[in-house]
Amino acid sequence: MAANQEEQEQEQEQRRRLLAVASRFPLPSGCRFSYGTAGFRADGATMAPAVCRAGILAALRSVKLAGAAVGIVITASHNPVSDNGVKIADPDGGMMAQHWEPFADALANAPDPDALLQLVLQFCKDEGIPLGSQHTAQVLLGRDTRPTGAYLLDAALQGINAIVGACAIDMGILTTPQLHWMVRSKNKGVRASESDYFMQLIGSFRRMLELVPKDKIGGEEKLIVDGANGIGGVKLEQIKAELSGLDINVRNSGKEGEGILNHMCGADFVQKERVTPHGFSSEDVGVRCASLDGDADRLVYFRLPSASDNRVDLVDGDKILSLFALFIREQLDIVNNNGGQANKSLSARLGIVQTAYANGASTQFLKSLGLEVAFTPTGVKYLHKRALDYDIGIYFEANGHGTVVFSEDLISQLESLSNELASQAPTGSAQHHAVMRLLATSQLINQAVGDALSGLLLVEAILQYKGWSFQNWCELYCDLPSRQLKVKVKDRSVIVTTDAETKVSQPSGLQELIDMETANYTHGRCFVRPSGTEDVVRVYAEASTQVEADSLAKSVAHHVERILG
Ligand code: 16G
Ligand code: MG
Repeated sequence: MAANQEEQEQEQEQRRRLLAVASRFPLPSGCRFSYGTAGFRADGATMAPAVCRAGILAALRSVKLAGAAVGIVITASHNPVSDNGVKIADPDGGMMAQHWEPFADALANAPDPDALLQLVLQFCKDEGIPLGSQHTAQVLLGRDTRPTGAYLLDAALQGINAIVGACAIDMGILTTPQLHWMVRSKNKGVRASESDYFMQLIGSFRRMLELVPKDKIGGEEKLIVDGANGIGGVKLEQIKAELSGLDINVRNSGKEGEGILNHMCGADFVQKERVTPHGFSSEDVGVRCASLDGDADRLVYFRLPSASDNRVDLVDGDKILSLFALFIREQLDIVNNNGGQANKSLSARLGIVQTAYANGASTQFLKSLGLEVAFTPTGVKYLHKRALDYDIGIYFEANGHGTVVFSEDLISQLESLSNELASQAPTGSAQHHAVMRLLATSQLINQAVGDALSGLLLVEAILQYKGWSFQNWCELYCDLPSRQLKVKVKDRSVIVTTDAETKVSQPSGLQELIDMETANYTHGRCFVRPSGTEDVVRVYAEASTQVEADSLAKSVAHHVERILG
């Protein structure tokens, strides 16, 4: 067959497949999807058309990127069990590039098969994506434990297979960060299976513990983990026996009958409500506890201070970030201040990235360490991108999503320094140990995306290294009282923000009212932003007392209601 004819036939086949798949998953009338902060989200039972189209999108993204592996995660994270969602991971393991989001929206909302076909053809033409000819694409898929997961996985597979030459690989039921890690590893050409992920976590955690100074050994080993009845608890159960030096007890582990996914438990519940999650009792008073969200990409810590009420002492993402920053800063100082041997020093730019939700006390603490703190709008895609500007970038949202990213250049500097130091003093100097701790940290932490399991192990290793109790950690700084409210509005897009969401630029006059209210309080700080995931406007306020924070939030919420309601 002539090459030309073959090409034409493949093109026909491509059109036929797209039309066929679009007619198998018609868009119900009145349904509108938007690729928000965390992909498409809706009631799981209504998601199949959007998930199928996300499959098409992911396959096209892989074709565009010369066949590099792309990921699809089917999860609605910390949301109720009946919800579901889908998001796409780019080849580096991060979120899909933002400039594809408008196409994602258009594709998800294409009203009929013809419209969908035309949209794809036009987009491919504009982006220079070769359709129907010689190309490859691969998409790795993962899903959480939701009951709609299997059915939506099938919709995603059908979407991927509608692109000629695309290959889908189902990686099974996973935490969100596991799938992101696999995509990243696969494209780096290193081993990328689930057991490789576990081996890396367990191995680097062990190395961290081996580097704990002898006089610090013997701290609080007992840890209770609230698994939100999701996938994180299941995975932790699988590996906990291999985590020597830690005694982990998993609650809300997702086992049959233990409870409902994210219901009265999990990181989102604990961080927002600040009360004891389901499954904990007065016997747990005083013990160090951690809480994951339903897909294990958020982590917070807490402790039950007393049996008389259900309030908890919370350690949120900001305090996890502060612990990481303190530790990494300390190791860099040890490396660089070692007797002034300039030829062996590291030039590493360490930077912190937060959002406006970060408690003001945490920002002040970080700045008091002399660290550079940058701010971005809410959403992992913004924080992660900004963190990549540094040799070591640490980012966290207060809600517990965050990680540490290391530049390739710094990793190779650390590796050669480690080799050099090893040849000089085989038993290991303080400087060499610090270098090894930084290298082990870069292995232990998931550099693709925030990962509750790897974050938890890094926290545990650092607490042991410092010989710190939960109490020592809590006392790093004292959170300013804060309050979050949400206001239901007709159209949240009327609010436009600038300066990393700290200021409102539209509607005009609103920022002046916020400033006026804020000026009434000492240490007052307040901002409003449209949610990226719900039809609401969020209000955040901070002040020196809880009563004041509540009152500031309330008065600003009233203004928002009045102007937009
Ligand atoms: C999503 C984001 C999270 C953000 C939250 C804000 C990811 C993976 N997740 O859960 O980072 O904090 O949305 O929700 O990006 P909001 O816009 O409704 O306040
Ligand atoms: Mg999550």
